[in-house]
Amino acid sequence: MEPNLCVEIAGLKLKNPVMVASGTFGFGDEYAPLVDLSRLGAIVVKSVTLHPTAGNRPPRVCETPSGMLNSIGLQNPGLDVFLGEKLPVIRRFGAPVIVNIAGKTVEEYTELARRLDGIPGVAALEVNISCPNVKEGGIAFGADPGIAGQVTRSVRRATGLPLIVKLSPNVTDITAVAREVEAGGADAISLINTLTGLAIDAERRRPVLGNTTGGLSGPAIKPVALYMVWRVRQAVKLPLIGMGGITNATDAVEFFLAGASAVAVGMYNFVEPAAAVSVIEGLRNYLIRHRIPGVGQLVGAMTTG
Ligand code: RRO
Repeated sequence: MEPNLCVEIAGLKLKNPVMVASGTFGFGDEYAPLVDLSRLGAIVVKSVTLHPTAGNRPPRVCETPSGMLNSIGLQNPGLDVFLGEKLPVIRRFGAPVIVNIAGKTVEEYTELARRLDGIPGVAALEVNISCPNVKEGGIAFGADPGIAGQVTRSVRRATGLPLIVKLSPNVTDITAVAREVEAGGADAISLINTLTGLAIDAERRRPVLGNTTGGLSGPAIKPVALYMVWRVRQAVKLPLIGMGGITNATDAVEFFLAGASAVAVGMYNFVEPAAAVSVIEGLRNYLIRHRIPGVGQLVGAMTTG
């Protein structure tokens, strides 16, 4: 029997629960020659800010023995170019487009949400309150539960689009942030963004990255991400989109078992551009092999004790 891969997240019907994570897939165009983008559950685009953003000093990425560090610093062409040049291309690929937004102030987030509301081809918003690499905005909103709730509430008032808020792992209690985001009117929560880290070049006695610190991603962070999905699952009712170190279908299944209703492939897109498609195929095989009728039956199905 063909298993059911469809999921509904935040009122958004997806043909399968596997997305590509923001920042690891640009605006889709570079991947189009390499991957059948119409297979993806959704594409989450690189964070868009109100104005063009140049990003941080290079080097912006480096490999460590246990993951990738990035400090891109929100580089993107700004909302006008996104709407005029990027969205018309990416919406033609046949996967729902989720627009990740980032601002320096609550007003900027709100303005972005207002201007994206009702734009054809925008399926949902993902509010990035978790960028670890910029001084203003980003994590400053995601580290304080009250401010996270305030941003969510303000964006909620500005848009009828499905609203996903992306949380940071760089906090003491992620459940406190999740609860405020839920109270603020979000429709779903995505987690986790990258974990702040530092790579040092011992010979030069300098940081490797131009911005000194960066966000760690890749398989090293998967146990942290699974733990946080599992914790947040118990704290809120909202559907969760789980990510952090997913490279294959087994990783994805683990996120469903921890309580995610959908997943995203992040850093591994850089290693294998078609990784998300392999995850979709492997997930289908897993459901067939275990005689599970649909992915929904896996969500939160880990048993303990
Ligand atoms: O652009 C970045 O440096 C960046 C962002 Br906005 C984010 O949300 N997470 C990350 O690891 N890098």
